[in-house]
Amino acid sequence: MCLLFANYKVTQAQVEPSQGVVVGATFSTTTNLKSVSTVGDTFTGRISNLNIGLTQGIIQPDFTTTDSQVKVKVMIEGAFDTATNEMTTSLTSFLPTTQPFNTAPFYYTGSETIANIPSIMTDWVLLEVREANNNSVVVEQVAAILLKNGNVVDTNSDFTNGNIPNAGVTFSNLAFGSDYYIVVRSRNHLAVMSAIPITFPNTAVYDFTDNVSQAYNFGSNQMKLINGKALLFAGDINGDGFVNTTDKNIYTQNAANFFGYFNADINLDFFVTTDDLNLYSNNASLFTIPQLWY
Ligand SMILES: [Ca+2]
Ligand SMILES: [Ca+2]
Repeated sequence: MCLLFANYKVTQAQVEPSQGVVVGATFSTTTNLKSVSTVGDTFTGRISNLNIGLTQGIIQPDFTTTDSQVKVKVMIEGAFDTATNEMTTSLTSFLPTTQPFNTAPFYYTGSETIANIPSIMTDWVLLEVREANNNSVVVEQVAAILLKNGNVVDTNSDFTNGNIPNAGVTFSNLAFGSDYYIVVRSRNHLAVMSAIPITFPNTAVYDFTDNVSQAYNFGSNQMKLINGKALLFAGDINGDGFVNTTDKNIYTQNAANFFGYFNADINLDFFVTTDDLNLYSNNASLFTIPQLWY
């Protein structure tokens, strides 16, 4: 079990991960442990991303459930700007401060919110972790922030002073050091799943933008390559996994809406216009892998 804790910098004493209670003397930490200090204290720190300098005592943390960082990078076609090779942030004035996946077809009930929309935010995405031996089984979902550079980050990330957070989203129900598939869902793009299971927390970011081969393939490419970046296909306005006339009908119902947060606004410029229809038309009849259909 100790091998799991590669990020611990133990300078004295030892780590005995079994109980979740501090049993040694007082010890000091450099970061992340929120309230651990003396004998008998319950271990309440986050297990992910630790960099602890243990100077005295013994920690016996309970690692049966731990936080794991899921590090993913992804880009969506509708917002992609070929001039910058990043995504636009035109929607920042219209993005909701609460995660938008609480409606059909997602019905995700998470309470993720963000006090202030960061200037580098493109949209919300919904991450799913799935079992390595049965990728139809969803283990956990978390709604997260998609930054213009593709980094997917937690809502509590540090955006102050122009900071651009590294990719990383905290999951609470993963077996630390185990393998899972990762799925990225967008409101109006075709969802993707990783080509292979990944060990979380992952040290190297799983970068969907590297190539279309980063997405799980079901006989056809699941992403579009533009300017060397693999992008999620635009046009699945109702998020059901297919780009088809159902989506076109939603576009038609919303055409000419503007200054708002509309799923039919496929290119994320807060107008529902023929630009969006054209994006839909380019991808009409495409669909994602069956495991991700609603
Ligand atoms: Ca659809
Ligand atoms: Ca638009």
